[in-house]
Amino acid sequence: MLIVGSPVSPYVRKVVVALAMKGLDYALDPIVPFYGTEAFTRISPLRRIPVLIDGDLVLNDSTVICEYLDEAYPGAPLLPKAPADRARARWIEEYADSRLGDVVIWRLFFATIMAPRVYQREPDADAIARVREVDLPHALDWIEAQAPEADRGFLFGTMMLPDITIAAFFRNALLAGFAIDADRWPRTAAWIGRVEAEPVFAETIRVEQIIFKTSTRDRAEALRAAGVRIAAESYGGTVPQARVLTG
Ligand SMILES: N[C@@H](CCC(=O)N[C@@H](CS)C(=O)NCC(=O)O)C(=O)O
Repeated sequence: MLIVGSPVSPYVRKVVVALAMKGLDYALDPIVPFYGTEAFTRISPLRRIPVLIDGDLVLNDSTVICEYLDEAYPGAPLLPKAPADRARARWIEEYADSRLGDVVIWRLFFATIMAPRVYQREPDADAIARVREVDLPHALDWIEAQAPEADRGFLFGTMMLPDITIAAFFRNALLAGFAIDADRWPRTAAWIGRVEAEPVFAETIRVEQIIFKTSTRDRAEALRAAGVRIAAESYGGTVPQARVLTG
């Protein structure tokens, strides 16, 4: 199995945690999507990460990939069984993918970290302030109402896809300088702390830190040295390409 995409992306992080929960072995091609080659366009028509390649199957979209893994492989379940719980789990994951995707990834992480580095585009300070002061607090108010009580571990007993997804987006918020205020959103802060402490999730933080501290050129070697199985060939190039989608 091959995963294409850097696990700094919350969508990729979600998939690598799911793979670890299923006990599946895979090679990682930790590319930044903006540097994808022509071959990347062929496996990812929207030029987005992650992509999962499992034998002849090439799959896009983290939710589709995780649902495939849950149906095709035994191991820890990624979604609860009861229809109402299952639907709620999917909605919380969808909320994170769409709303936190917009607020945390595009308007905060991409704007402050990726756009200046990749496209030499400086962040708009007013837009960033709005994310930090209005949009993220608004999202966190809703998330706080969903979060498990302080003494309950995860949303549906054991850690599953919606727990992983919410925590994955707040890693990027933290990397972009936004930490959850535990006085204002205590349940959320404690819940995300529990997710991050799970060994399968903690491993992605270890990998993320290596990626963050190394240049693109040295990255694969640093990850290999840290015991990560890196793909022999890469879908990543050296020249940034125009994005297919803008939102
Ligand atoms: N719905 C997709 C979203 C994936 C996504 O937006 N990935 C970002 C990285 S965080 C990406 O590849 N962006 C490149 C682009 O949009 O140009 C999923 O769940 O996999």
